[in-house]
Amino acid sequence: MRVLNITAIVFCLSVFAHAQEPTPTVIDLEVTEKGFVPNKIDVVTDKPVELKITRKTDNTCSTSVQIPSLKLKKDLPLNKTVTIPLGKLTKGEIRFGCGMNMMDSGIIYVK
Ligand SMILES: [Cu+2]
Repeated sequence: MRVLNITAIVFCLSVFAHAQEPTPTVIDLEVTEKGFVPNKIDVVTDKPVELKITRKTDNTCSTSVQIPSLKLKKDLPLNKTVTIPLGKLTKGEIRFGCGMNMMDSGIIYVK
């Protein structure tokens, strides 16, 4: 009986913990000859954000992406979707760009 109770408690806690985890806002991005598409992104503060970036061209300097304010840099292999979880973001503007640090490439507006 005691074992059953503990199992029930663990089960309830795991369900509770899972319920607390909000589903992330997934943003699909492509790197084309025009750069990051889209390059302006709106998200909210109370949900974690996940970027999914696919580089579609070799004719770009964005063979990697960087987000200096989050101390983040990832390679973007051709035609492969790279998932970058950013967690919950604080209110403001987050700039991202190519690996060469051309930081006008894109902005995430966190509201
Ligand atoms: Cu560049």
